[in-house]
Amino acid sequence: MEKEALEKTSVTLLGLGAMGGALARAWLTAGHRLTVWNRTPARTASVVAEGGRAADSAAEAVAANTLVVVCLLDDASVGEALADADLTGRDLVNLTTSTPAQARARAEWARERGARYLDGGIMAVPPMIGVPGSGGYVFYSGSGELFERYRETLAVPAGTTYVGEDPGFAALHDVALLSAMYGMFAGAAHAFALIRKEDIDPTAFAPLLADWLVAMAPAVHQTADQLRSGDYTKGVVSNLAMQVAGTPTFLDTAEQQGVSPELLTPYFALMRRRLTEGSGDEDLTGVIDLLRR
Ligand code: FVH
Repeated sequence: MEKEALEKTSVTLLGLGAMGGALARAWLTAGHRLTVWNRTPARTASVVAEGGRAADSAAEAVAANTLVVVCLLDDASVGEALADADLTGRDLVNLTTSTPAQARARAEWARERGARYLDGGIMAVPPMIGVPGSGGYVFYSGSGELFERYRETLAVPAGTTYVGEDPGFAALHDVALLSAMYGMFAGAAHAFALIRKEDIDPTAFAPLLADWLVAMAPAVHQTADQLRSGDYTKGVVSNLAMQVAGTPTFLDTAEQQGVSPELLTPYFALMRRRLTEGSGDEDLTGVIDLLRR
């Protein structure tokens, strides 16, 4: 075991919150030497009990290994935690959720301090970490060389998907996917609200809803194809004119069920706007253009 640990990349990890704790356990289980630091020191106890080493300061943890992984609350906490650390020669992998602009600024900040930088956007919740086949993965962007060097180590907690040299791209992919998720949750919330006051068992309704969302999800491929070609009428099955004509049914049903339409109306308004521009034979893809500022 000791020999195995020596052969594997040693990791420094800053941040032992719900996600950082899960990352720590995954690397320890896989036999990596791990040095951790957390602002609240008590949180390091369980990692130490599992074979990790706790540093007294972030600077000390950074000094311990070339590979420094950061998983803190937000971008500001990364700046605070690393304020006194010497990053010269370090390979910084930042898994803290950020905006693309924050990630780009953080990459530049790291470069000015002599570190190489890789940004990560985690597409997983803590129970998915270190569980092969859980479907969890991390978007990476920034130094491709760094990604290749640590590919194996980074793949221990979750799958890896590298999305380019631009350090902001991992955050952008992360936020884009999560934004789509919130749209889906919003639609599901409206659907449950519609049935809420009826004698319909939500647990019987849920599988119908889930199957429908899964069946509709591949529509994004046609959207992508239309965006690429610029032809929003390509392969249209249910055109915009027909869909706009159907919107009163949705609004009236909400009214009849005593449900606020507030989650639907912004999208319907965009559909109507696109229709008035003369795009009735298109798919819904034109709405994307209306969103661009
Ligand atoms: N948990 C989740 O489901 C999501 C899944 C997708 C990715 N996110 C992002 O991961 C980052 C860390 O999230 P987390 O779940 O570990 O978050 P917490 O459990 O709240 O732990 C936060 C850690 O950050 C430390 N911290 C906060 N502020 C500071 C600061 N100013 N200086 C130094 N450290 C700071 C905090 O320390 P402490 O409170 O224990 O002292 C925790 O270690 C995050 O970007 C998610 O968006 C998770």
